[in-house]
Amino acid sequence: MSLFSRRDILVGAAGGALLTLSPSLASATPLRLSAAPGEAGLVVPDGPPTRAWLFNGQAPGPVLRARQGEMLTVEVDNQLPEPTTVHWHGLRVPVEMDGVPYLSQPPIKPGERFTYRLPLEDAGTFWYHPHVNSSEQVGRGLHGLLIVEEPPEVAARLGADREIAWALDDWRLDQQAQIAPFGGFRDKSHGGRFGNVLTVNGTYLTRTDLRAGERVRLRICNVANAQSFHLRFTPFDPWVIALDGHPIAPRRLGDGGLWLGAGQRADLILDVDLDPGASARIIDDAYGPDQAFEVMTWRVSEEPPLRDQPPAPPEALPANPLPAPDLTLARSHKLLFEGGAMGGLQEAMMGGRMMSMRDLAEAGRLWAINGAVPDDIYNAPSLLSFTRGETQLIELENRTAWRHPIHLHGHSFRVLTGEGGSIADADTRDTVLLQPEETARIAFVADNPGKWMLHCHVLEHQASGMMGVVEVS
Ligand SMILES: [Cu+2]
Repeated sequence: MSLFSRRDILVGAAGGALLTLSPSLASATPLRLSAAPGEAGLVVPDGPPTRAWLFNGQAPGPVLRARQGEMLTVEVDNQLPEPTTVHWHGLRVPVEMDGVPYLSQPPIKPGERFTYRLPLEDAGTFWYHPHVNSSEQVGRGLHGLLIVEEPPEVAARLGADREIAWALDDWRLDQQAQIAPFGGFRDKSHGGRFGNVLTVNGTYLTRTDLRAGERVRLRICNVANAQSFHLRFTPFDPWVIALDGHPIAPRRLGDGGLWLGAGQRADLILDVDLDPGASARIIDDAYGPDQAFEVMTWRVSEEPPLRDQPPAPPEALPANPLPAPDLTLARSHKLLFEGGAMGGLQEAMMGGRMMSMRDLAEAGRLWAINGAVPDDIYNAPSLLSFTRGETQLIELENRTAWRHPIHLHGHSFRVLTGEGGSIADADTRDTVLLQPEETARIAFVADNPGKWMLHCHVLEHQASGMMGVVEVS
C-alpha cells in the first residue's frame, strides 16, 4: 500500500502535532451557540490561523452532551453576515425544531436569536450544522457533535475505560491555509467539494495516545461537505456497536473497513491489544489502496498494560424507542437519482416544463429525482406523501457515477440488505450511503408529522437539486 497523507500544501508546517482530545462538556441547559466569523488553527497548532465561521469560537463547535430523555434547550445567536439555522442531524424532533428554513422556521437573521427545544428520545452520536447555504456555512466550519448519553448503568455494559469523540472533516485550503472560494461548477457536477486537508477535531495530522490493555469507546462523525471515508484500523479489529447513533448487535469490523459517508456516524469499541510503546495508524482508502492516506496516528504509551486480557465482548446497547416497521403492510415508493457528470441524463422537468441538461446546468441544477428538478424547493410539491403511522418502504436507486449519502429528516430508517432482507437484520440509520449505480431499500414508520427534507448530504449536490420534501400527515 502506498501512503500519501495530504501534505501537498504547507509542507514543513506539519509534524509533531499532538492534540489533546478533551470534548468540552455542556453541563447545564440552556446551552448557547453563537455562530460568528473567527480564526481556527486547522493545520497545526502553531500554523497560520484560518479565517473560518465558528460556533462559540471554535471549529468544530463544542461537543454538546446531554442525557437521553432530557429536553435540551439551545439558544442560537447569529453573528454571521448572513441568515442561518441549526439542524440537529439524526434527532427525531418536532418539525418546528428541525432547523430547515421555511419548512421549520424563518431563517435566523444576522443579529437575531432562536431557541431550539429538543426532546432527546434517542441516545447516540448525533451532530449539528446550519441548513441555510449549507455548502458554504458547513464548509466554513459550522458543525459540531451532539452526544446523547445512555443512562450510566447502560453505558457501563460496554466496559469502556474512556471515550473519544472525533469530528472528521475535509477542508479545501489555499497555500496560506485560507478557505478556498465556494460555488464551483465542478463541485456540483462531480463528487462535491473535496478538500486537501483532513482534520480530526479541527486539527491536521493528529496523534492520539492510548494505553496498552485499555478499552476505548470511539465516536466518529463525518462532518465533511462531500467526502466519504473508508476507514481501516489495522492492526486493531474494533467492534462496531452503533451506526448513526442507533445500537447494533456488536460485530467485529473485520477486513471490510468502515464506510462513513458525509453525515454518517459510527460508535466503535477498540481494545488496545498492542504492546506498550507500539504505534499504529488509521487509514482512509475510499479511493482504493493506491490512494490511501493517513487520518490519525495512535501511540501506545510506555505505561504497563491496564489489564492482561481484553475485557469480555461488549454487550449490545438497548435499541432506541423507534416504532417497528411492518413490511407486510408497507407502502412502497421509488426514488430514482440521476444526473451529474458522466451520468447520461438528457433532460428533466423543472418548474413545470421539460428542460435540457444544458439549460438545467445554466440554472445551477445538475441532479434529478424521479425525472424532476426542484425549482423552489420549499414550495415544490412533495416528492412523497405518507399517512402518519404507516410503514413506508422506499427503493433508492442511484443511477449516477457518484456516491450519494441520502439523509431523511425527522425519522430514522432500517436499511434492508438484499432483496429479501428482513427488518430483524437491518441496521437503523438516518443516512444511507449509495455507491455509484447502487440501489438501497429503506423502511420506517412515518410517525413524525410535518414536511421533511430528504436530500443528498454531499452539500454541493443538495444545492444543485438533489433535495426534496416528503410529507407525513
Ligand atoms: Cu449526492
